[in-house]
Amino acid sequence: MKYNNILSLLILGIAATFIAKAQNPIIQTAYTADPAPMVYNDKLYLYTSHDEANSTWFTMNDWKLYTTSDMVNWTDHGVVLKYTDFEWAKSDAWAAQCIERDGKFYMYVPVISRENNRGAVGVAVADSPYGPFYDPLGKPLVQTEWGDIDPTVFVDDDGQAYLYWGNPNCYYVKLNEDMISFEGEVVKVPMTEETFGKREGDAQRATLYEEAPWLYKRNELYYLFWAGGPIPEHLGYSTSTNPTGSWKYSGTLMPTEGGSFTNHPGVIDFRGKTYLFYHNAGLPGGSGFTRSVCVQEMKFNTDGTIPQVNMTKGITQPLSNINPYVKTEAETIAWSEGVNSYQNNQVGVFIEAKKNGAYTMVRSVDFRESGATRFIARIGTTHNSDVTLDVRLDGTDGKTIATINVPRTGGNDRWALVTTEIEKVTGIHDLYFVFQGKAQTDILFFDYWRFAK
Ligand code: FUB
Repeated sequence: MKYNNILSLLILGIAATFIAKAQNPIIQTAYTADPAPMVYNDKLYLYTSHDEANSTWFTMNDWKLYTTSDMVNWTDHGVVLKYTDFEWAKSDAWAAQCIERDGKFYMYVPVISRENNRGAVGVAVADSPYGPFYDPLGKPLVQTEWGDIDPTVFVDDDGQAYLYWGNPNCYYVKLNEDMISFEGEVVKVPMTEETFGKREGDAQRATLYEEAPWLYKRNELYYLFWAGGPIPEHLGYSTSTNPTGSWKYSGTLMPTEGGSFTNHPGVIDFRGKTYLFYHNAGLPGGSGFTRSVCVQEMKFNTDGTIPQVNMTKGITQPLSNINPYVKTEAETIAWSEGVNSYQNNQVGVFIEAKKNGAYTMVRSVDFRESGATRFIARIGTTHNSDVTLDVRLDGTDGKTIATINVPRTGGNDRWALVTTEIEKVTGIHDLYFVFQGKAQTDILFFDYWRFAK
C-alpha cells in the first residue's frame, strides 16, 4: 500500500459516518482491525489487530481475541500476543491469522524485524486458542526482499497447508506438517491482469491486488480474497481449482466505503452460513488508523461467483440465546457506548464505564418461564457515592429491574461481589447495563454478572 496522501485520507476517515444503533462495528470497546476468524469446537474465534486510541499512524502493538457462539454477543479475551513476544521483532503488530492443527494453534504474524528493519512473517504456537502463544523459532518463518505482511494460512482437505502473504506482491509457500517450517522455495504469484485484474496509471502496481490475501475453499473452488487498490481500498477476489493457482480475477466483493483507507477480508463458515469480516472507521473517533471490525453474512451464486456487497449494519438475529444463570463476563457485549475494556492480573479482562450514561447491551437473554429473582455482579468504583449500575430490559430507557449502588473499592485491582433481590423476570430480553455517576470519567468497573432463581 502506498501511504501517500495520508492526510486527506485521514480526514476522510474522521468524516466517516457512525453507524448508530447497528450491530456493526461488532467491537466498540477498543479499535480493532484486520479480522481473522477461526472456528473451533463450534465456537467462532476472532483474532484482530489493535489500533491504539488516538493513533495518527499504524500504532499497533498486540493482537486481541474475541469469541462468539451466536454471532451477536462477543466476548473480549484481551491481548493474546504482542510483537514483544518475538525477541527479534521491533514493532508493527499488523494483520495476523490463527489456525488449529492437531490440537495446536498456530498464529502467523507480520512484524518488523530488528535484524534488518524489514517486515517478516513469524509464527507463534499455543495449546489453546486463548494462548499463551510462544515463538518456537526465535526468528522469522519467511522473509523476502520487501513487503512481507498480511499472512493467511489454510489447511486443505489432504492435509497440505499453505501460507500466502504480501504487499505489493503476493507470495505463497507450502508449509510442512509441523506448521513452523516450509517446503521448497517461496513462490511469487504472477501479478497479471488475468490473476488480479488491471489497475490503471500505476506502473509499480499494475494489478488491483494490494495486500491482505485470505485463502478459502468452497465446493472444490479455492478463493483468494484480497484488498485491492488504488487506495482507499476495496475488496476483490480471484478463484482457482487449485490452492496454488492459476488464479483468475473474479471481480469486486465490496467496493470502497466506510471511511478507512484500508480494508481487510476474513471469510469463514460457521453453523451453516458463510460470514465476511472486514474493517471500517465506523466507531466515534474512527479513521484509517483507528479502525473497527465488522461482519455480515455472505452469499454465493450457483456458479461460485459472489454478488458484490456493500457494508451493512451487520447480523441482527442471534443464532442462540444467553443463559443468565451462569456467570457471564461483563465484556460479553452485543453493543455498548462509552465503555472501554482493560485487563489486569486480578480479574483478567473487565470493562470500565468512561462517562455518565455509558451502557452495554447483551442480546437475547433467556430467563425462561421459571424466571430470576436475584442479580449478582462483581463491580467497583473509585468514587465515593452516587455511582449506580441499573439493569434494564429491552432498551436504555426500558424497565429497570435492578439498581446497584456501586461500592467504592478504590481501584480495579479491588472488587466487590454485590447481590440484590429483584422482581421476578421471565422470558427472553435484551439486557442493558446502564452506568451512572457524577464523575467526569471512569465511573465504575465491571467484571461479571449472573442471575439466580
Ligand atoms: O493493519 C495494518 C495494515 O493495514 C494491514 O497489514 C493491512 O492489511 C491493512 O489493513
